[in-house]
Amino acid sequence: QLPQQDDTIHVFKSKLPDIPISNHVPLHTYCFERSLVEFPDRPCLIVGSTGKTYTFAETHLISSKIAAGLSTLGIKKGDVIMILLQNCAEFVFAFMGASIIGAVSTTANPFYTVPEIFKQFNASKSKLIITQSQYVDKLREPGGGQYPKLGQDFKVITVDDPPENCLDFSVISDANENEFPEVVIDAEDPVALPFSSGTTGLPKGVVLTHKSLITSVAQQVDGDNPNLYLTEEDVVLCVLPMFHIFSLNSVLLNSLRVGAAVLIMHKFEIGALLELIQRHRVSVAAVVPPLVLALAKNPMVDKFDLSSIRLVLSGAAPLGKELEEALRNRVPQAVLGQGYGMTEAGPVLSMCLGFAKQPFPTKSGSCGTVVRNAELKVVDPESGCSLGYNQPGEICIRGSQIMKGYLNDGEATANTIDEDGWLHTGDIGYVDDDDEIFIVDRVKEIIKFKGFQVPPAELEALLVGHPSIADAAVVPQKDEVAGEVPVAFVVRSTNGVELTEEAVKEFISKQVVFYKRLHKVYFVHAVPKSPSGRILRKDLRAKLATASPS
Ligand code: 4UV
Repeated sequence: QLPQQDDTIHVFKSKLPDIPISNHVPLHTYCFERSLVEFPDRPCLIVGSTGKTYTFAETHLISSKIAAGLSTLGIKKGDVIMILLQNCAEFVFAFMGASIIGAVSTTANPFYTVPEIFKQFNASKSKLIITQSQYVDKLREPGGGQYPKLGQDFKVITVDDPPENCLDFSVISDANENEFPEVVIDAEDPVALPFSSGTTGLPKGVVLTHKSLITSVAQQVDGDNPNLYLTEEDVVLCVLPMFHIFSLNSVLLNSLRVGAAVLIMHKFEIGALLELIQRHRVSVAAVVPPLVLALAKNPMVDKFDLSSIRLVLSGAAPLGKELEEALRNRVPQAVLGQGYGMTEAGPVLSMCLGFAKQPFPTKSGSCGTVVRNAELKVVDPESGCSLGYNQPGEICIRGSQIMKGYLNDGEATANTIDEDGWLHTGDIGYVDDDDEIFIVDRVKEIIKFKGFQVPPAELEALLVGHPSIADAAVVPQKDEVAGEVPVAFVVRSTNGVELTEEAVKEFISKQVVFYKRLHKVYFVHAVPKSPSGRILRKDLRAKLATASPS
């Protein structure tokens, strides 16, 4: 007789009550709803490098012009544009402009290599690319005709001086803001298409709808007692890349909604960062653990006035207690806490309740409490049974904020969102007696280098494409600065060519963005696999913990 299954579901909810969320309107309407009426002339975007400021009214106006300009260029509702930019004001105008005409933005890292860019470009069926002139060479018929042709198959707009065959940003930003087609946008229409590898495999397009992003923003900043209390007085640091969902959602969209100013830094440099925090009296900083490390340890920090910071939100990777304490010494006046997000989850699953308007006490090391208007459960990865307080298992989330699904990939969608609407994160964690979530492990493949996604499957596919490699597996190794780094276990093929670690590393680094580079290669006789052929990653991770992994 089989043991009795306990199918009671323990659903964890926020300590904050559910609220009405106006997620039937388009994202741009929701984001500018209050600011255009209540504080049109307050600063919305501040460009760190130049000090140039755009008010909410200006930001909305330019976005509307972009909407008109994009439609003149033939972009219609449902079409995808690729935003391939470092942080800049034009990123915001392009994203919002696309939203206004019902188009979709796929955001990509401008440091990507040619194949990485075109994989996303092709999968998303982008119609045009908005970028900077310095990246255009990567888009110009590389690889002997295997990629679409610039100017012929797609248009490129640059936010600075356009190289040959590219259009100047003014082509869209000078358009007449009244001349865009009236489109009917359904709440379920997509608006953003970031790419993520999720729990397994290669990067996939994550379809985020107007409804999902509005719900996520509202779960954070709306309601009488918002979970993340931001106001129009705040200056929010935007140094994390907007092409990643953390910055796009929790910095940009949240700030637009509440009327806070976004201080845009196009790249991280500690001196400039500290100087800008001091000059613009930054009050809210969204960070990743390596940035916390810099703020906690860099001696330059002592020379600057950081007293304006009242809130530090860390996310995208685990933040250790020690590091949190070290930062506390540097910004003793600030509330420190974490948000836990996943692109597919829309993205925020949980947020520190110490950030609420009426804050709750919180513990360091916790990733916050599940956001309101959502349900969270923890399941035993083996049996699928729902677990109660203090029992670690796979974290699952349900609510209107989660993705609609992966783009053109029903199978991957079905493997991530089950029939009952629960999104399975691949993260292992537990909920403690105070409803705080602690992440303790990951059952999914993904490696996180400074919060950036490194999909092992992508590196493994490249590795086995090498003539002298018979098999390969890539797993994370702990690293003090980056959190995790990718390392490879490689089986040499018997073609007689002597393959060195350096050669393997170089082979990969030529093909991928810097954070996907291999930090170590171990040569082995076989990659451990299950009878069904799955790489036993846990065994390899365990091997790494020993003195001689190969
Ligand atoms: O898909 P992704 O790259 O997405 C993110 C999104 C993070 C956040 C964090 C706070 C926000 O407010 C927000 O808007 C977005 O990282 O990677 C998802 C995986 O990253 C790990 C976890 O394994 C996710 O499934 N991760 C994210 N946040 C944390 C984390 C965290 N606070 N602690 C530990 N792991």
